[in-house]
Amino acid sequence: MVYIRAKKVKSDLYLYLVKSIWDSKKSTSKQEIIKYLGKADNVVKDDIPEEFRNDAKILSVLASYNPKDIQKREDATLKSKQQLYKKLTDGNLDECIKIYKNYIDVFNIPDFFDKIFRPVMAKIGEEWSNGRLSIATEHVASNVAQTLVKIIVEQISGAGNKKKIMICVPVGEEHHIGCDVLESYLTIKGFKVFNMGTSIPAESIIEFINMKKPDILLISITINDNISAGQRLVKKIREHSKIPILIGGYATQIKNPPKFEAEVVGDASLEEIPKILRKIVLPN
Ligand code: B12
Repeated sequence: MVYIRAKKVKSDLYLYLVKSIWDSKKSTSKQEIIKYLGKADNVVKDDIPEEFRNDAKILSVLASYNPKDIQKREDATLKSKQQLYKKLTDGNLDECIKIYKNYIDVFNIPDFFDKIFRPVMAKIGEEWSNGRLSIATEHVASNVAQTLVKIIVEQISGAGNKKKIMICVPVGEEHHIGCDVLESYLTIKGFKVFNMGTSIPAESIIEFINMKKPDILLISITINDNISAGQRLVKKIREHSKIPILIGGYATQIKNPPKFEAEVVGDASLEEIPKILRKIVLPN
């Protein structure tokens, strides 16, 4: 059985979609989290995985946690997604900034990235790969997206624990918008972030680790073909350093992700990432 579970942290409620599994040996049932849905006030129907999205029980429980304006919020989320898709593919940066600002006036920055920006970028990639969007339009959209994230990152300053996080990609990986989004969000959360960009050889990454002594390294891999480059990078780092390493990104968001000499994070919302990091770098 699949249902919504709420967890209270301080004064806020957080929702999870969970599955109850019967353990016949212990004659008891246990709960397995299918997906973390987010802060109760902000969860909308789209956050429920497609296969459970039309389950009347789940929807009514969702509405009960957010009865007043769930429809209004859902409409606003859908509208922001449609507008962002249009303005990115038109190459209109100013309008994209406006959409971002209007959205975060009501919602928040992590939700902008998780619920608007990422799905819109996925749609752009899908339309490009099945020929409905030209390569030129996809490039215009990616460039505007990149600048938009840069502008958001520049506006953010963080204060907090100042644990140091380094983010990099294996050589050959040109996708870095995910790294930029991680940089902006983790900065808000108080981490000091070193975002290395693309085309940095393993030797320079190792040198940087020795010099700056980050508390953890995040490696982002988007293209399947870059997985082996990622595995080689981890292997080389491991010959010189015991730094904790997390692997994530589009290429790892599959059922059986490849093995690394490091921990692989599947699909995780932005809000889940600091929790995973804290467990590793601030275990107490
Ligand atoms: C923008 C884009 C580009 C831009 C990149 C611009 C840039 N500077 O980054 C350009 C045009 C350069 C490009 C090039 C290519 N691309 Co491209 N691209 C995309 C697109 C549309 C969006 C990617 C993106 O920015 N998403 C938004 C960010 C925020 O999401 P994200 O990267 O997933 O990151 C989030 C999480 O994954 C997570 N995360 C990321 N890293 C990590 C790491 C850790 C440790 C953790 C915990 C979490 C985490 O946090 C992030 C924030 O939420 C995707 C479509 C898609 N579905 O993603 C295709 C896509 C990734 N590209 C694809 C392809 C095929 C290519 C090309 C090979 C095309 C070509 N023939 O030239 C080249 C390859 C270039 C290379 N060698 O790397 C395919 C990949 C298929 C595959 N699985 O291998 C996709 C999926 C498109 C498709 N549907 O076919 N691309």
